[in-house]
Amino acid sequence: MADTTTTYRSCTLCEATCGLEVVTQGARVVRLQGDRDDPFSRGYICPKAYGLKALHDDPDRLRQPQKRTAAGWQTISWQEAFHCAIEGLSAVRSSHGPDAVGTYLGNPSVHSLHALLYGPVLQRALGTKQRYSASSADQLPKMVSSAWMFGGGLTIPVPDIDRTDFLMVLGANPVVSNGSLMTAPNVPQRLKAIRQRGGRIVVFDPRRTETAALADDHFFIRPGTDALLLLSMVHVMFRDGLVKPGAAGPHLSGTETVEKAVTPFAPARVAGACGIDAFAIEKVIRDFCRAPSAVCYGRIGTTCQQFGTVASWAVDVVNALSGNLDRPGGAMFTQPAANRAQLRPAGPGSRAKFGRWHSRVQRLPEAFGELPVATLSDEILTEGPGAIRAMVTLAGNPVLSAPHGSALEQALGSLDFMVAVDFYLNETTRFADIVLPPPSPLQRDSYELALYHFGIRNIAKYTPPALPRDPEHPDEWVILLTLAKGLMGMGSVDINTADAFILREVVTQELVPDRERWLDLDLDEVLGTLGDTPGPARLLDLFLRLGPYGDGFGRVPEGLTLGRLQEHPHGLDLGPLSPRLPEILRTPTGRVELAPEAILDVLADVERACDADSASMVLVGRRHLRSNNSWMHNLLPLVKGPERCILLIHPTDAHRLGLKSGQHVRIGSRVGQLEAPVLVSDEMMPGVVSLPHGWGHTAPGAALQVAAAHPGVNANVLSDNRWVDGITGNAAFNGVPVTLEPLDG
Ligand SMILES: Nc1nc2c(c(=O)[nH]1)N[C@H]1C(S)=C(S)[C@@H](COP(=O)(O)OP(=O)(O)OC[C@H]3O[C@@H](n4cnc5c(=O)[nH]c(N)nc54)[C@H](O)[C@@H]3O)O[C@H]1N2
Ligand SMILES: Nc1nc2c(c(=O)[nH]1)N[C@H]1C(S)=C(S)[C@@H](COP(=O)(O)OP(=O)(O)OC[C@H]3O[C@@H](n4cnc5c(=O)[nH]c(N)nc54)[C@H](O)[C@@H]3O)O[C@H]1N2
Ligand code: SF4
Ligand SMILES: [Mo]
Repeated sequence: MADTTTTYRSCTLCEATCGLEVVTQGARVVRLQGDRDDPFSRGYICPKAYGLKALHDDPDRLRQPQKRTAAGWQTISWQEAFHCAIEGLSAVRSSHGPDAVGTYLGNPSVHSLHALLYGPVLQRALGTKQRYSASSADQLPKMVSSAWMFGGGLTIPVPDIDRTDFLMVLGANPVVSNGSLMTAPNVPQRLKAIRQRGGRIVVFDPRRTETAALADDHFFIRPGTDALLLLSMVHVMFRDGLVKPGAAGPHLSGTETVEKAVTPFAPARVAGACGIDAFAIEKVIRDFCRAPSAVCYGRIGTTCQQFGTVASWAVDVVNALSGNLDRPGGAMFTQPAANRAQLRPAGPGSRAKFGRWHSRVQRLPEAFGELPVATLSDEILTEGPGAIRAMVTLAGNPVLSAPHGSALEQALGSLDFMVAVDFYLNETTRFADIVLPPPSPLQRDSYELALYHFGIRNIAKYTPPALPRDPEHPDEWVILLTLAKGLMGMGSVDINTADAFILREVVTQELVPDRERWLDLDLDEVLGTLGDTPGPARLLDLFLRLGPYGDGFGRVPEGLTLGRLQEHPHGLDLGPLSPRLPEILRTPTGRVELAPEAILDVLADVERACDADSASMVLVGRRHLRSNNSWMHNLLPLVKGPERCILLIHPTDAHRLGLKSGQHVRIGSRVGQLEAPVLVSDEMMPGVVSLPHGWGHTAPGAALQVAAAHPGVNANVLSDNRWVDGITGNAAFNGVPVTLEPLDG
């Protein structure tokens, strides 16, 4: 084909980071397929990848800033948009103080190198404590338990699925989600390989999922009882002499405390609450402990529930006490090429950033500088000093993704001012006064700075944009930095100077005196070497050079730089995971803390759950391969086909309620109600119903033509904003008590 260009990229639509081969002609994508030379994904892609082309071509994707006016949305110039956004936010800030402006960073900001590096710059410029993100609707409990155990919110062990002999999965469906806190392209094949090499897979999930279909055993588990199950497994390990921590042993602290703490949790005590036979629990954990290597892995089902932090902790206790922490085939720590957190040593100053302040209304704790999104609507709707009067959202759609969506709609509608950095006018951004659309993902350079922390191999891949940007259309980082500098009163400073200022600040931070390596590096040498080209790539170069494979600015002649990484357009495989204890630990004691006090403090509550009433029907979530949270429903290749926003219910429950497949049901919770069609299926556990989130595209004022034709309902109208993880306040989307009432027809 004439005049075509081929670019090799990573798909930025989920955590698997599959390699793509993108063939373009001018400003158009002509072909998109899996990159067979990507050392990590080897040509694999899922159907969502085609969404990148559809997204780029989507006529509803905003290319120019929008302003809300009495006569509707008006397209305005970038200059006017920045001016209005900065003026509006500054006005709220000067009348009501910095905490009157809230921020919300959504999930796709993690996949954008630009948003990941410059979103925090904007947050700092606002100087607000009212910071929120999708983290507290997702993995926050795991970050907090990991910070307490290992000393860092990103120091989360990942399952070494390519080498394990036994994979125990709780509350994750990686065959559909393609893995989370586990970056691994082609999970289905990797799971099949476990059994092909004689290993075993056991899944605990209230739904017999696509992942369960590939497993040796699947057990239904009553939502919210994973902590009970895991604590009973630890109980059996101590009782039966199965505790053998192996090489990690000398680095563990608190083993005896854990032994005492699990005394009440005999399998017979938890069995009723979990809905799992006590003998089955004993057999699974005995087999797990006897396997040559084994790993327990939990995701959304274990974090987005009432005991999210306890369950997240217990997963790692099982791994550590069975000798599977930090060994091949077990739970291991990735060594990412660009890793800011690990430049600093362990020691007394390194306490987890948790609970340093609390939210105003519900008194929920801050974690890593953020408050839980479950309470965002309270903080807007409850008037008084410190109330939020303006919002900035970046790559987020909390109306569909956060708990109690209708309260959030009301809250966002009541704001004095709102700015959204987003390329869709959707259920959330329709409340904005100014919408600033970034270019499409194919038009920006990319490096998965966050996700490479969770690779099941050590991987690095940088790619330039596949498509040119309209010169008038600012890059995402430029949008964020322009807002930030305006808010800092530096509006007249040009963007390159502002970026040089940011760079100097970051380099100064990175070269803190207590760093462990590159002791003779100084600021001028580093700044001089990094050069004058502004933007995210320059910061990435800094992190790569200071990182574990880095060239240390010439001190390791063969070491990694961004330039050297670019010599590998398909990506660079830096090898399988290798043991990293104790150097990875950043706890005050320098050891793995198996018994954090804050966890021990709530075990009495956990034990009470053994006696909880399980008469109520409860709701859990579900994901679909052709969807991603709320935002890919405007892409025809992904939404066509049968309706997906359907409530799954077990035949026994359906019979009791007089429900048949295809019939509609009214679902009610403490905070809301909605109607959805039903599918009767024995893939559900009795007493549990499943509805996907991210639907409900009926909002007036949203401009999503395709999505509006496949609207579904917003499951988070039912999610209770008081039903949260007891430690972190993370949204507990799963296990929400609901009532069901059949409707005619
Ligand atoms: N195709 C697709 N891929 C995605 C996404 C998507 O929307 N679509 N979203 C991406 C995002 S943001 C994330 S965070 C990941 C999530 O990745 P996963 O966690 O793997 O995805 P889920 O499908 O939410 O899996 C959660 C499972 O937990 C079960 N469950 C619910 N409650 C409980 C419980 O109390 N205990 C147990 N043991 N199980 C329970 C549910 O039935 C469900 O099968 O996926 C990512 N990938
Ligand atoms: N009931 C229930 N609710 C859930 C979950 C669940 O399992 N059950 N899962 C939760 C989880 S794990 C997550 S991560 C959250 C997700 O929650 P959010 O991150 O709030 O929601 P998304 O649907 O991912 O919305 C992403 C937004 O980003 C925009 N966007 C996409 N790409 C870009 C980009 O490159 N730049 C910018 N600036 N904008 C972009 C999209 O247009 C969209 O508006 O949902 C949570 N909500
Ligand atoms: S699994 Fe699909 S959506 Fe995820 S990175 Fe790979 S191609 Fe993209
Ligand atoms: Mo997520």
